[in-house]
Amino acid sequence: MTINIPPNHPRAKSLHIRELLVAGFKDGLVVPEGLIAHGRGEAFDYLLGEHTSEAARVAAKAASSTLLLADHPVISVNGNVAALCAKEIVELSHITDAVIEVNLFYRTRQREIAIERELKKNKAGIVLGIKKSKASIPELQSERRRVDHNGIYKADAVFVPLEDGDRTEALVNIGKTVITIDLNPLSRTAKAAQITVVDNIIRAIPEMIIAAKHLKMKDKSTLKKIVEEFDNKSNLAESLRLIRDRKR
Ligand code: PTJ
Repeated sequence: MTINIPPNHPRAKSLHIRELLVAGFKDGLVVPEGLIAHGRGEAFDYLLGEHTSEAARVAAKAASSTLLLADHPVISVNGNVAALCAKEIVELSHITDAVIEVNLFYRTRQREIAIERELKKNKAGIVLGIKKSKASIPELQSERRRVDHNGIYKADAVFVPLEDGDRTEALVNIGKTVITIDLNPLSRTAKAAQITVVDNIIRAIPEMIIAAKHLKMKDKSTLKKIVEEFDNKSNLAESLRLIRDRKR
């Protein structure tokens, strides 16, 4: 069943995003738990006013700079990410020369293949994380611990949008620079990552693409300055202030 969302509905965009998740669920990309995770994100999006804040824009710039500066940047893709923005993830990977790796919390062979297919349909090159990986992240018990030797294992910068706190902390503990997108500025992931973009992934990835295209033409010292001046803690505090001070 496809529902007809009236374009003048005050929350039409949010309802459209929901439908992407539902379609992803029906296509075998998203797990039922992913719908719950989306509901949590949606609640924070509502509180943040459903638009990209200046704080998120600053974080997106630092995130793209980090990917461009990295020797071996990797973008980790889960079911929700594939359902919401496969095309944009692929575009970002091309601009930043980042490797794409599928990494699932609720890992099944069928989902790995469905997500790989979705990425390839959107012109992804090599997609790692599909075959059983030998490498693993110490400390982690979940299926997320399995990583590819040529992907997350050897990465210096890992972009893990919509991630769980355990893996974010574990990746930081093994010395990776971790970038995330999370609408919840209080989540463990948001706090543990070095760079957190507090925005809906639907808006945040296009923002990162714009920043990356622009920053790619700049010299390394400009990018390094952007990264050095970024302070995740105060950026998160700014998002919390936005929620607190929102009038309507
Ligand atoms: O596909 P799998 O098997 O790897 O599973 C993916 C999910 C998302 C189910 C899994 O990683 C999970 O359970 O995630 P969590 O721990 O619920 O964390 C997801 C975080 O993403 C939460 O803090 C949400 O607020 C946030 N979030 C959800 N939807 C969005 C979002 N942030 C930005 N944009 C969204 N659209």
